[in-house]
Amino acid sequence: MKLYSFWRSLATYRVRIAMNLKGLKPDEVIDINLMKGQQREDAFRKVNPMMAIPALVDGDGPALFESLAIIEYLDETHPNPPLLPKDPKGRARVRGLAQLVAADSHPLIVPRVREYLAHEYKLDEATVTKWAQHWHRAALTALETHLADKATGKYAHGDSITVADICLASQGAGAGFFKVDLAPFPNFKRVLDACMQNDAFARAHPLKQPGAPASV
Ligand SMILES: N[C@@H](CCC(=O)N[C@@H](CS)C(=O)NCC(=O)O)C(=O)O
Repeated sequence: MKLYSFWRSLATYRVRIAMNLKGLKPDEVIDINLMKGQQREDAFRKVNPMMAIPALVDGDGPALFESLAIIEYLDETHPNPPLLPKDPKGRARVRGLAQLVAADSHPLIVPRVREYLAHEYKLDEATVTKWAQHWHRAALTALETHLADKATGKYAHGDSITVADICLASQGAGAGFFKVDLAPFPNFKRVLDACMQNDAFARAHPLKQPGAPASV
Protein backbone atom coordinates (compact mmCIF):
# COMPACT_ATOMS: atom_id res chain seq x y z
CA MET A 1 0.00 0.00 0.00
CA LYS A 2 1.17 3.47 -0.91
CA LEU A 3 -0.15 6.39 1.19
CA TYR A 4 0.05 10.00 0.02
CA SER A 5 0.40 11.95 3.22
CA PHE A 6 1.59 15.09 5.01
CA TRP A 7 2.19 15.41 8.75
CA ARG A 8 -0.33 18.21 9.24
CA SER A 9 -3.17 16.71 7.19
CA LEU A 10 -6.18 15.94 9.37
CA ALA A 11 -7.82 13.79 6.68
CA THR A 12 -4.67 11.67 6.39
CA TYR A 13 -4.57 11.41 10.19
CA ARG A 14 -7.99 9.70 9.94
CA VAL A 15 -6.65 7.11 7.50
CA ARG A 16 -3.49 6.54 9.56
CA ILE A 17 -5.62 5.79 12.66
CA ALA A 18 -7.73 3.27 10.71
CA MET A 19 -4.61 1.58 9.34
CA ASN A 20 -3.05 1.39 12.82
CA LEU A 21 -6.26 -0.05 14.31
CA LYS A 22 -6.23 -2.75 11.66
CA GLY A 23 -2.53 -3.47 12.01
CA LEU A 24 -1.76 -2.20 8.52
CA LYS A 25 1.40 -0.32 7.63
CA PRO A 26 1.86 1.42 4.29
CA ASP A 27 4.78 0.01 2.27
CA GLU A 28 5.50 3.51 1.08
CA VAL A 29 4.53 6.96 2.39
CA ILE A 30 4.76 9.71 -0.20
CA ASP A 31 5.06 13.16 1.29
CA ILE A 32 2.92 15.85 -0.36
CA ASN A 33 3.99 19.09 1.28
CA LEU A 34 0.80 21.13 1.59
CA MET A 35 2.73 24.16 2.79
CA LYS A 36 4.73 24.17 -0.45
CA GLY A 37 1.62 23.57 -2.59
CA GLN A 38 2.79 20.15 -3.84
CA GLN A 39 -0.84 18.99 -3.90
CA ARG A 40 -1.31 21.22 -6.97
CA GLU A 41 1.64 19.84 -8.93
CA ASP A 42 0.87 17.84 -12.08
CA ALA A 43 2.28 14.61 -10.67
CA PHE A 44 -0.14 14.59 -7.75
CA ARG A 45 -3.07 16.03 -9.68
CA LYS A 46 -2.95 12.82 -11.74
CA VAL A 47 -3.30 10.82 -8.50
CA ASN A 48 -6.15 12.91 -7.06
CA PRO A 49 -7.71 15.55 -9.33
CA MET A 50 -9.16 17.25 -6.20
CA MET A 51 -5.54 18.06 -5.26
CA ALA A 52 -6.07 16.90 -1.69
CA ILE A 53 -4.66 14.19 0.49
CA PRO A 54 -4.97 11.44 1.51
CA ALA A 55 -4.84 9.11 -1.45
CA LEU A 56 -4.18 5.41 -1.05
CA VAL A 57 -2.97 3.02 -3.73
CA ASP A 58 -3.53 -0.62 -2.81
CA GLY A 59 -1.63 -2.96 -5.13
CA ASP A 60 -2.03 -1.97 -8.75
CA GLY A 61 -4.55 0.77 -7.96
CA PRO A 62 -6.52 2.78 -8.85
CA ALA A 63 -5.75 5.49 -6.32
CA LEU A 64 -8.46 5.73 -3.67
CA PHE A 65 -9.41 9.19 -2.46
CA GLU A 66 -11.53 10.84 0.29
CA SER A 67 -10.62 9.69 3.80
CA LEU A 68 -14.05 8.25 4.67
CA ALA A 69 -14.20 6.24 1.44
CA ILE A 70 -10.67 4.95 2.07
CA ILE A 71 -11.53 4.01 5.66
CA GLU A 72 -14.64 2.10 4.55
CA TYR A 73 -12.53 0.33 1.90
CA LEU A 74 -10.04 -0.69 4.60
CA ASP A 75 -12.93 -1.81 6.82
CA GLU A 76 -14.35 -3.95 4.02
CA THR A 77 -11.02 -5.49 3.05
CA HIS A 78 -9.73 -5.90 6.64
CA PRO A 79 -12.89 -6.37 8.74
CA ASN A 80 -11.16 -6.71 12.12
CA PRO A 81 -11.69 -4.76 14.24
CA PRO A 82 -14.89 -3.43 12.62
CA LEU A 83 -15.18 0.35 12.48
CA LEU A 84 -18.96 0.48 12.05
CA PRO A 85 -21.63 -0.99 14.35
CA LYS A 86 -23.76 -3.85 13.02
CA ASP A 87 -27.22 -2.29 13.31
CA PRO A 88 -28.43 0.09 10.59
CA LYS A 89 -29.45 2.87 13.01
CA GLY A 90 -26.11 2.65 14.79
CA ARG A 91 -24.29 2.72 11.46
CA ALA A 92 -26.27 5.80 10.42
CA ARG A 93 -25.43 7.59 13.69
CA VAL A 94 -21.75 6.76 13.40
CA ARG A 95 -21.62 7.81 9.74
CA GLY A 96 -23.51 10.98 10.65
CA LEU A 97 -21.01 11.92 13.35
CA ALA A 98 -18.14 11.14 11.00
CA GLN A 99 -19.61 13.22 8.17
CA LEU A 100 -20.34 16.12 10.50
CA VAL A 101 -16.58 16.37 10.91
CA ALA A 102 -15.31 15.27 7.50
CA ALA A 103 -18.02 16.72 5.25
CA ASP A 104 -19.43 19.73 7.12
CA SER A 105 -16.63 21.16 9.23
CA HIS A 106 -13.21 20.15 7.95
CA PRO A 107 -13.73 21.34 4.31
CA LEU A 108 -14.19 24.91 5.59
CA ILE A 109 -10.73 25.12 7.14
CA VAL A 110 -8.47 23.33 4.62
CA PRO A 111 -5.53 25.21 3.06
CA ARG A 112 -7.28 25.87 -0.28
CA VAL A 113 -10.15 27.66 1.51
CA ARG A 114 -7.90 29.62 3.88
CA GLU A 115 -5.62 30.58 0.99
CA TYR A 116 -8.61 31.72 -1.10
CA LEU A 117 -9.88 33.89 1.76
CA ALA A 118 -6.43 35.43 2.18
CA HIS A 119 -5.62 35.97 -1.51
CA GLU A 120 -9.02 36.71 -3.04
CA TYR A 121 -10.57 38.67 -0.17
CA LYS A 122 -7.30 39.97 1.32
CA LEU A 123 -8.18 38.74 4.81
CA ASP A 124 -5.26 38.90 7.21
CA GLU A 125 -4.02 35.87 9.11
CA ALA A 126 -5.89 36.74 12.33
CA THR A 127 -9.20 37.00 10.44
CA VAL A 128 -8.65 33.70 8.63
CA THR A 129 -7.85 32.08 11.96
CA LYS A 130 -11.08 33.53 13.37
CA TRP A 131 -12.95 31.94 10.44
CA ALA A 132 -11.37 28.55 11.17
CA GLN A 133 -12.12 28.83 14.89
CA HIS A 134 -15.74 29.74 14.17
CA TRP A 135 -16.33 26.61 12.06
CA HIS A 136 -14.49 24.46 14.56
CA ARG A 137 -16.73 25.68 17.38
CA ALA A 138 -19.87 25.18 15.26
CA ALA A 139 -18.96 21.51 14.74
CA LEU A 140 -17.87 21.03 18.35
CA THR A 141 -21.17 22.51 19.59
CA ALA A 142 -23.16 20.04 17.47
CA LEU A 143 -20.90 17.13 18.46
CA GLU A 144 -21.21 18.04 22.14
CA THR A 145 -25.01 17.71 21.93
CA HIS A 146 -24.80 14.44 20.01
CA LEU A 147 -22.33 13.01 22.50
CA ALA A 148 -24.72 13.72 25.40
CA ASP A 149 -26.99 11.04 23.89
CA LYS A 150 -27.28 7.70 25.68
CA ALA A 151 -25.89 5.99 22.59
CA THR A 152 -22.50 7.40 23.57
CA GLY A 153 -20.37 5.21 25.80
CA LYS A 154 -16.68 5.18 26.47
CA TYR A 155 -16.39 6.15 22.81
CA ALA A 156 -18.64 8.18 20.51
CA HIS A 157 -20.94 5.20 19.91
CA GLY A 158 -20.98 2.64 22.69
CA ASP A 159 -17.79 1.14 24.03
CA SER A 160 -16.12 0.18 20.75
CA ILE A 161 -14.03 2.41 18.55
CA THR A 162 -15.76 3.44 15.34
CA VAL A 163 -15.10 5.75 12.43
CA ALA A 164 -16.88 8.45 14.47
CA ASP A 165 -14.02 8.36 17.00
CA ILE A 166 -11.49 8.56 14.19
CA CYS A 167 -13.16 11.73 12.95
CA LEU A 168 -13.45 13.14 16.48
CA ALA A 169 -9.73 12.68 16.91
CA SER A 170 -9.06 14.68 13.73
CA GLN A 171 -11.40 17.43 14.97
CA GLY A 172 -9.49 17.44 18.26
CA ALA A 173 -6.12 17.78 16.52
CA GLY A 174 -7.52 20.58 14.35
CA ALA A 175 -8.76 22.38 17.47
CA GLY A 176 -5.20 22.22 18.75
CA PHE A 177 -3.79 23.67 15.52
CA PHE A 178 -6.26 26.57 15.57
CA LYS A 179 -6.11 27.14 19.34
CA VAL A 180 -9.75 26.33 20.01
CA ASP A 181 -10.41 25.78 23.73
CA LEU A 182 -12.10 22.42 24.33
CA ALA A 183 -13.22 23.27 27.90
CA PRO A 184 -16.80 24.16 26.80
CA PHE A 185 -17.11 20.70 25.19
CA PRO A 186 -16.63 18.20 28.05
CA ASN A 187 -18.33 15.22 26.36
CA PHE A 188 -16.17 15.73 23.30
CA LYS A 189 -13.06 16.08 25.45
CA ARG A 190 -13.85 12.91 27.40
CA VAL A 191 -14.23 10.81 24.25
CA LEU A 192 -11.16 12.43 22.68
CA ASP A 193 -9.10 11.63 25.78
CA ALA A 194 -10.31 8.01 25.68
CA CYS A 195 -9.24 7.74 22.04
CA MET A 196 -5.85 9.29 22.67
CA GLN A 197 -5.14 6.63 25.31
CA ASN A 198 -5.14 4.17 22.42
CA ASP A 199 -1.76 3.72 20.78
CA ALA A 200 -3.32 3.50 17.29
CA PHE A 201 -4.55 7.07 17.72
CA ALA A 202 -1.51 8.39 19.56
CA ARG A 203 1.01 7.07 16.99
CA ALA A 204 -1.00 8.48 14.11
CA HIS A 205 -1.15 12.03 15.54
CA PRO A 206 0.04 14.73 13.12
CA LEU A 207 2.74 15.93 15.52
CA LYS A 208 4.20 12.40 15.67
CA GLN A 209 4.83 12.27 11.90
CA PRO A 210 8.18 12.77 10.18
CA GLY A 211 8.76 16.44 9.42
CA ALA A 212 6.33 17.70 12.08
CA PRO A 213 7.40 20.44 14.46
CA ALA A 214 7.41 19.74 18.23
CA SER A 215 4.32 21.93 18.57
CA VAL A 216 2.27 24.34 16.45
N1 LIG B 1 -12.84 15.44 2.32
C1 LIG B 1 -11.47 15.09 2.10
C2 LIG B 1 -10.59 16.24 2.51
C3 LIG B 1 -9.24 16.17 1.85
C4 LIG B 1 -8.49 17.46 2.12
O1 LIG B 1 -9.00 18.56 1.89
N2 LIG B 1 -7.27 17.29 2.59
C5 LIG B 1 -6.47 18.44 2.90
C6 LIG B 1 -5.46 18.14 3.98
S1 LIG B 1 -6.28 17.62 5.45
C7 LIG B 1 -5.70 18.84 1.66
O2 LIG B 1 -5.01 18.05 1.06
N3 LIG B 1 -5.85 20.11 1.30
C8 LIG B 1 -5.14 20.66 0.20
C9 LIG B 1 -5.61 22.06 -0.07
O3 LIG B 1 -6.55 22.50 0.60
O4 LIG B 1 -5.03 22.70 -0.93
C10 LIG B 1 -11.11 13.84 2.90
O5 LIG B 1 -11.72 13.62 3.94
O6 LIG B 1 -10.22 13.11 2.45
